[in-house]
Amino acid sequence: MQDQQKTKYGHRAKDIAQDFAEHLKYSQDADIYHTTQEGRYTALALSVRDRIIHQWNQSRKTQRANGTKRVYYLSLEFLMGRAMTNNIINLGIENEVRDALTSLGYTYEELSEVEPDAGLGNGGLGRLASCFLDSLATLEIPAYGYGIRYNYGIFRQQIKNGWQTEQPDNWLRDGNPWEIHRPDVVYPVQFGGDVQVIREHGRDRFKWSGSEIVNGVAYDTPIIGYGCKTVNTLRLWSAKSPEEFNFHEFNDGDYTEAVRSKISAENLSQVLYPNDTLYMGKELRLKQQYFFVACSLADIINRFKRKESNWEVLPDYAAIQLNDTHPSLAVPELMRLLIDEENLEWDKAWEITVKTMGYTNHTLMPEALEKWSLPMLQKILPRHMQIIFEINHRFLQQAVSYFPLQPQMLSKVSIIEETNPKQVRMAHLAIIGSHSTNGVAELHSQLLKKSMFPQFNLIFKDRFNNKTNGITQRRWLLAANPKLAKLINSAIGDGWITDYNQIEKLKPFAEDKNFISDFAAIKQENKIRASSFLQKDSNMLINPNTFFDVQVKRIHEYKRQLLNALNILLIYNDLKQGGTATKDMEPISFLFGGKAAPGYVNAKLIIKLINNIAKVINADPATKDRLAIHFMPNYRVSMAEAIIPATNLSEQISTAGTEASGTGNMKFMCNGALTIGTMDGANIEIAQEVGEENMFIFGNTEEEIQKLSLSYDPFTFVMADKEIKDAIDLLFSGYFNINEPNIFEPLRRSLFEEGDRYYHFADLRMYSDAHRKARELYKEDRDAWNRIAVINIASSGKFSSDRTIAQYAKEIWNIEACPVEKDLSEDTAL
Ligand code: HBZ
Repeated sequence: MQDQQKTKYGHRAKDIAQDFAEHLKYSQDADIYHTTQEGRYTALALSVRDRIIHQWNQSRKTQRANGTKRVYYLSLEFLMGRAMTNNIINLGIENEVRDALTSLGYTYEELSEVEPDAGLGNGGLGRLASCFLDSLATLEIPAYGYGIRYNYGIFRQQIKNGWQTEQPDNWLRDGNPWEIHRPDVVYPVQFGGDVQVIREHGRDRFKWSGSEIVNGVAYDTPIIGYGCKTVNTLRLWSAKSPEEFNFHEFNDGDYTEAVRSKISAENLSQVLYPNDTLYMGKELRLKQQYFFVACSLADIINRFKRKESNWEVLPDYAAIQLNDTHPSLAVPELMRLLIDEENLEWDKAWEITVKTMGYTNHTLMPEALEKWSLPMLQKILPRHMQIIFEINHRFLQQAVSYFPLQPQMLSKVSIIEETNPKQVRMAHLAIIGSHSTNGVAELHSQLLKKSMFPQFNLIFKDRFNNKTNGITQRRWLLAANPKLAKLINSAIGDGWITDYNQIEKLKPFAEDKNFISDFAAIKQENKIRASSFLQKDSNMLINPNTFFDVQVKRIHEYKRQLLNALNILLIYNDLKQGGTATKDMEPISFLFGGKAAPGYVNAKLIIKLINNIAKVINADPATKDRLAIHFMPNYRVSMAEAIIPATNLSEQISTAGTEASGTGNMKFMCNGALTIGTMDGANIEIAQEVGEENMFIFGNTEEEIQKLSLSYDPFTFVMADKEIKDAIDLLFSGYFNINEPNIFEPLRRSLFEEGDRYYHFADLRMYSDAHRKARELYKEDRDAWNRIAVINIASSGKFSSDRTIAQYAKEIWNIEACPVEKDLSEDTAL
């Protein structure tokens, strides 16, 4: 399908320089009075985008002509970060862009730093969706990401007097050069109203008339694969009032009411909900979910209908993956479309729906499970509620035979929870309505079957499967750590960029003195780069000549930032007392980063605690040279790209059985950090790949935690260990909060009066010993440390999202690549 049409965009530096200058002039109307970094960044981004458009078009054409199946990844979150560097690398024009900018007197770095992060996600789940898009495009799998174009992404975190404060993230303020507004792609979405039953041709037909309509308008962002062959689409929906004003009200003279209802409709896509683990049954959130599901399904069906009229083949054209239960209304929505709009019989519609849908679960935390209040769902989506009742009714009839004489089992699997008010369990709906339910790491997938959904595992044994998470090596190694990438290329070639298994070829270089010393030098340079990033970003002073111990992730009690803090107190006390654990200790910087959900009191208090400890310890002349603690404000994708390549020790210390997978662990690994971690989530698989001897594993396993849970008493552990007791006494003595009496009371209560739900004290001694081992190895045998670091990189092959996506494609989606011919007239600087 080669398209011979040539376009005007060459890839030589001089072509790029010329286009950049033209965009500055014609898109920005820049002159000596109107010249800003933002304008220059936008001109460069547009010049890059121009070079993507043709292949984007080409990809759509090829995929359409081939009539291939497409993947639809439905996700309320896409944590994309910046696009420019990534796109330039995937286009293969980095050198040319650099030269072009140099010839005009600008630097690539200064312009790429202008780009705001697209922070349309909370954490791992949103970032995973973004890594998946990169892999799908690189593997040339026809795919659309569908989500919401939030006007405000995850809040900007500021630290004031040690406390987290939240600022709005107005990421679209200066415009977004990467997106294409498609006002022609627009769907009306209904809410509320009622359902009429009409008898027609001996059959009941249901007609839902909503009382409110909101339009969803598409904004498309190109997702370019490495080498820019396939360019897929991230399609985000923005809510738009169907009319400029409600003319009825306007004419009645109620101008303000007319404006209010317009604003209320457009509120839908205003802001991302910042909760990552706590489910909150907010009506606006439910509306967001339905809004994006309805637009996405209408779009999918639209595309299908252009091609086909036989609904039975829908599953041959579309695989819809639900990123957690957030889009699980897709199940009743597809049923509604097939039955009410397309006149299919229930059984047929159901078969098609189940074959089309797949569901990914991301959590074992019961408090994260979505359960909508039935009356609310009924009010906002009356027709969907009817359909859910019917799905449930038919499912329970089927389930009875699995639980003869055990009616209580039926209430366990029912979609409806018989509380007051009744609740609709979205995970049950997702499992029942899709042909695949997967967890995101081996242990997590096992626990889904064993502990979370054992009855469903009995009924739908073949539906449960595992897809261990991965990350894209292109953003997290090639783009984030260019020096290391270059060193790797010089050793094993660049095949790893698209075939990450090849990273294994690095193994012998762990024994190569020159390679090791180059690796060490790069780590040092990355520390300097990270320090200057933090200095610029938050005015922080971090000594790059220290050991970087890093814990960056959302702040949550289960992730145990508190465990890290407690270990720091053990180190501090030992240093002060001249103890053996810290004798000749390498100077360490403990770096923390992460956001707390704004309503999560204990998580916010953990941030305050870290900051207070930092303030006291960093100022203590007795330890100042050897111990520093920093909380890095506003952790986000672009900060991760600076910090992860500079890290020596990666902290992955969740209570075993709580972290579904973790993906930060993989990013650190492929950048040559060693991991200190528990046997939780994907850490277990990392240990399998790299060997336990090349990690610092500690703590109770999931099974041990289960056993311990029968009799756990945190106090016993504390009383049995004098150093731990002293650390706790210090912490709650007011030493770190002299002028803020009792502020840490809630943390003390949760640890000692509420039973320490995350078993800090069952693991603290083992953690402290493992940490000491890590410090000593780094101090006493730097060569061995670096050798292990390289073994970690060389063992990270499994953790590419290319592998994950290949497994989804084969085992869940049944989809193949659709290679798009590259129009060579567009290719590099010939
Ligand atoms: O998903 C994370 C898991 O905690 C992590 O272990 C896993 O690696 C990652 C990718 O599979 N889960 C989240 O990030 N969850 C959320 O961000 C979230 C967002 C909104 C919610 C609930 C959870 O309503």
